[in-house]
Amino acid sequence: MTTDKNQNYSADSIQALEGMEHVRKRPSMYIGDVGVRGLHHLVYEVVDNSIDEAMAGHCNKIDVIINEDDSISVEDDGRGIPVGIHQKEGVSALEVVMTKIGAGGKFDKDSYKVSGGLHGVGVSVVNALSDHLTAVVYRDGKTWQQEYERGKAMYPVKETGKADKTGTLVTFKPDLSIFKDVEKYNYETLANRMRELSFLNKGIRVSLTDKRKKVEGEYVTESFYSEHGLKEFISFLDENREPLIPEVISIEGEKNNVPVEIAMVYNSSYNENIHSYVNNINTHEGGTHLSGFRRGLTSTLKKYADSSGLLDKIKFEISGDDFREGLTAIISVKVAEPQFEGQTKTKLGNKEVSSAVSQAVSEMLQNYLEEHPNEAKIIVDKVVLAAQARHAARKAREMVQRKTVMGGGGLPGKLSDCSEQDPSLCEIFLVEGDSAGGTAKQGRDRNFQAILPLRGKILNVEKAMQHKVFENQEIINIYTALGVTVGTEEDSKALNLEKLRYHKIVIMCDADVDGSHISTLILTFFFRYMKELIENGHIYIATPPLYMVKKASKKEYAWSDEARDKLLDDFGTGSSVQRYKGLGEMNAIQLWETTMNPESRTFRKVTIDTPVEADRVFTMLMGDEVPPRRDFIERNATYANIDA
Ligand code: 0RA
Repeated sequence: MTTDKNQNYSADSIQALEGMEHVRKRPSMYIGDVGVRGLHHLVYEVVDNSIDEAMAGHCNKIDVIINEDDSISVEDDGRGIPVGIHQKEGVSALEVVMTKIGAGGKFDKDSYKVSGGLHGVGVSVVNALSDHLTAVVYRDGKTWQQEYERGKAMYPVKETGKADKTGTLVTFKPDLSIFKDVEKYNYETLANRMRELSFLNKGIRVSLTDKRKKVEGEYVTESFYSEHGLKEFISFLDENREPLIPEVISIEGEKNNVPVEIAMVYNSSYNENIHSYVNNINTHEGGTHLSGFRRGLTSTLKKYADSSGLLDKIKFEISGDDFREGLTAIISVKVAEPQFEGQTKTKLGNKEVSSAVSQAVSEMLQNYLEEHPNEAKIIVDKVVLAAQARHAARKAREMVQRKTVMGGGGLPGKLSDCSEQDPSLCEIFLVEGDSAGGTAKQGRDRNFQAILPLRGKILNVEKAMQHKVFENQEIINIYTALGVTVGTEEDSKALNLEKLRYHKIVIMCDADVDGSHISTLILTFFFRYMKELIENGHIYIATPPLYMVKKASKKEYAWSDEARDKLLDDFGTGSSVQRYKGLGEMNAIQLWETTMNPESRTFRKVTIDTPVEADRVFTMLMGDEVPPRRDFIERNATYANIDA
């Protein structure tokens, strides 16, 4: 290195260092959090770069490896990150990409960088948050390498040998002084994301291998490849549902410079199941692309149905909801400069995208309907049926609306309310059965804890038409007690959360198979009808203990068989065990101590980390198909792994 370059190097490296230091000081600003999500996010970030290279048409294979030491390797067969000296920065381009915050691949503006969003902060962020990172580049017949410690280059890029391929290999070990409470990668979580990426980017082979353990002498490995992209994604999502039309409808095109890809199908269920993506990021709060889709769908189907005479006998308005009953759809758009809004920054704000998507849907769906009159008739018939059912159910809906507090109907008789008025301090326990409800009522702190007993098994909403749901007394009680009104005619699931009366809604059921079935039924209801409550972090699951171990006046509770055995050991001879088969076997004081007292209880907050998986799990657990459910239950002894 010449003196000249050296000076240049140091001036820039100081700036670079400041950026990298900032990432280490405020990691959450860059990757969301420093928990399990953030840890996995590092992998997505690195993989995103390879996906970008694939989207630019230069790469078709990405291999992800969880190494024995929980470091991660990502290798692609792209062009390889350039290693030549970067004009402006005076060091190799590789070093710029790896050590400059926000450098990304920006030096190749035209073809590069469409992916990203919440991701897309750049691989330098991963480098800053890694104990150690090695970048290897195969390019121009040579192998190049550079290593970094906590984001600092250990030496300039060096040539280490020949190469008979091109590509980039990044291996990083997360810095556990930053990711304090998590140390392990979850194979399933990574596999779900890799599968999703392969559906969203057809033609790319993405493999995942776990080298931490062998099963029957082999590493666990999966290879994800989708030839037909979103069409196959839909089939995967609807595996446990019955399609109404033989083929998935697919829409692909570009409008006003926005690439739009949509796949959709109608099934015999009563649920709307739409997932949307921007630059490969799941936008679970929706946004302009979703509203554009809905608008395009409604207007096109309406126009077709009107002009085809299929609606001649219908005397009432058809609402937006009706067009989406039993619809499973995926919308994927690419936006050059996405604006993300909302609580979790997963809501697309770009106004121009709405009309782009709506136009794309209108044009292509209209063509489809004209070319497929049989399918068109099936779809319109389904919509009409949905509309009829909804009209029959209007009374039921209005009753729910009237009965909600703000409608003036009063609270349900079974609710034991709390005295606190500030919803942010209030909790409501949804309790299985009247007798446990009674115990909870005695055990609670009535200042801020309300109790709503639910009778037996609540309705399985996965299999029920909407009006049945709105007619169900237990469900009416939940709406009424929570104070949320049912949405509008146009969108029955748009809740009015300002009126929410409790910010913690706690499902409290027996710690046995029946109890977890009931919890799952209640969760299914929240997932399908009040998803916003889950998304905003209002839903919790209480965890009552399984055992009490006693000796003389000493008593301790145990939440697992291992903990029970340890207590028995600790207490020694003369100790005894009481097994709690249900909440009903605890007295009020015990229930308070173990399950309700904020000082000592453990709640599990319900989150939807992967909306796609959550949907599949609920269709499977609550749907008609028995074999996949048995399979799932066998793999997950308790339902605890669903999403809590
Ligand atoms: C910009 C330019 C070029 C390659 C890349 C970025 C690139 C980045 C990553 C990150 C992971 N894998 C990657 N592969 C490629 C190459 C420009 C050229 O060769 O002309």
